[in-house]
Amino acid sequence: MALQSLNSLHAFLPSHVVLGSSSFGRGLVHFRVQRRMASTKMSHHDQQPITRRTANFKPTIWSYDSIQSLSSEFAGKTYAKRVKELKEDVRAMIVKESDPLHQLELIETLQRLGLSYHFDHEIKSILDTIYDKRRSNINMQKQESLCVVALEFGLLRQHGYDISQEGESILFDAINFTTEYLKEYVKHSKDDEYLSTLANHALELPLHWRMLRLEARWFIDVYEKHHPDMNPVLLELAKLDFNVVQATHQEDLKHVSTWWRNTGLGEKLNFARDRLIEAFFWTVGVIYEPQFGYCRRILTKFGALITTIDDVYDVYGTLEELELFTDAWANLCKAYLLEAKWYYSGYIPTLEEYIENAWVSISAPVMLVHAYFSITNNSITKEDLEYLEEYPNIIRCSSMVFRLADDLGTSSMKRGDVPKSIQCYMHETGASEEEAREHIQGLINETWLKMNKDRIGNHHLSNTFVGVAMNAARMAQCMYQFGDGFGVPNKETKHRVLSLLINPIP
Ligand code: 0FV
Ligand code: MN
Ligand code: MN
Ligand code: MN
Ligand code: MN
Repeated sequence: MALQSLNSLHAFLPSHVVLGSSSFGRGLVHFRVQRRMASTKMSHHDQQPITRRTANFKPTIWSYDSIQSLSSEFAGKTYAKRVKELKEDVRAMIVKESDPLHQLELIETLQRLGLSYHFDHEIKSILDTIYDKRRSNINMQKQESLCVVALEFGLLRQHGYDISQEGESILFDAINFTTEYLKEYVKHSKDDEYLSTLANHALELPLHWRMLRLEARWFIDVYEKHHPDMNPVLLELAKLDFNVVQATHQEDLKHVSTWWRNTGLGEKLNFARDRLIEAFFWTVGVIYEPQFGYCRRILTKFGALITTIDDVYDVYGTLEELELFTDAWANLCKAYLLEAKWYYSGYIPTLEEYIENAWVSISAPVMLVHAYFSITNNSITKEDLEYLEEYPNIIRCSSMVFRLADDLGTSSMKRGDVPKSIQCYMHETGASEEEAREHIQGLINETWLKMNKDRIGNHHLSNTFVGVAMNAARMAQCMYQFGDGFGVPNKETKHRVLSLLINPIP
């Protein structure tokens, strides 16, 4: 029965879940979930049979018991001493390196191995020095290798330094030039395994768009097998640290899996996706550093609940039920409801009209606000809150990439979904599906450039939070890289979850 399903979902919402924050509502923080459901009004409808749509979501492929039985030899303090020793060795390597190119390459390698978060302080001090040097133009007359300049530029940009005064057009040329060059390279040079592997990988998806942990897991293998000057100390630390971090993630995963089981929603609501593990995998993409377990746990709970509510709106509920549900809830639901109304009235909005609502209905703004409050080393200030309430570009852009990547990956045809950006664009312009997809991909590219620009010199929000927002965009592209990797339990996601969360590196 509809009412019972909605009620059981409602009853299990933890009180810290804040469903507010959309362009429809004003405040971010002062929504409270009101624990009421209109029951009398709905009950007489229960007498009449209601034909419901179904999305045919498959059950979860992960069993509760197998998650609870995860136990890693890398948990606890067993390896702490070895990690500490190796970290000191690497720290010394970074500081003592006197050749600028080698120092930059070392930083890049540490980033790619997923280790740089241990050396934030050292890396920042090196980049600060380079930045000051560039600003004061010392050494600029000296001949510098393109390698050094490119590495400096890339690293400074990644870390949010404002270093280009020429706008972004020169970067467009650089993208085109390097893409063509790399394509030629992989076609003709078969002799350098290491470089061809990296080139192929970069052509598949730019490094800057990739999910960090998955990238680290991939790169550790490549580094071990193919790097011509592989450093055994770096490799040992990378493997060990990956496994230790994974053990932390497993503890988080067990915690949220117990919580999810206690809600009973996975079993009770057969129409909705039961995707706790995938939601957790998602949050690891958003924030992976071991100290942010609290944030991961909150975001996973948020993700699992939001997924369920999304399915209530998109598939299960009748319009009347949804109106009632929206009344009892908060503002994200208003964005959901508008989509449902469009669906029921057969209205297909223009792309612009759709996007205006859809960057909210993807739930990313609410997710990012939850992240903001659960990053425990964030100092929460009044100024920040006011700034957040305005939906800064970093949140808008991240949500936009999330929405558009989701639309590319979740086919509305198969699911009986509401019309999404692709259908709106096709309807509005008469374009073919392929052209529409290209157009949407173009919008994603543009949005990334805006986000990169906004990230530079953004001093309002902590680096951790900015990282979370950018990772949310990366994670959406990761999840939908091969279709709907979230809703459909496909091979890629299964493989990724196994290699990231379940199996340690041998
Ligand atoms: C996407 O589903 C989905 F599941 C979302 C946005 C829930 C959030 C999940 C996490 C952050 C883990 P779907 O494609 O059905 O979403 P739309 O908005 O297109 O209905
Ligand atoms: Mn307010
Ligand atoms: Mn949906
Ligand atoms: Mn939806
Ligand atoms: Mn979708």
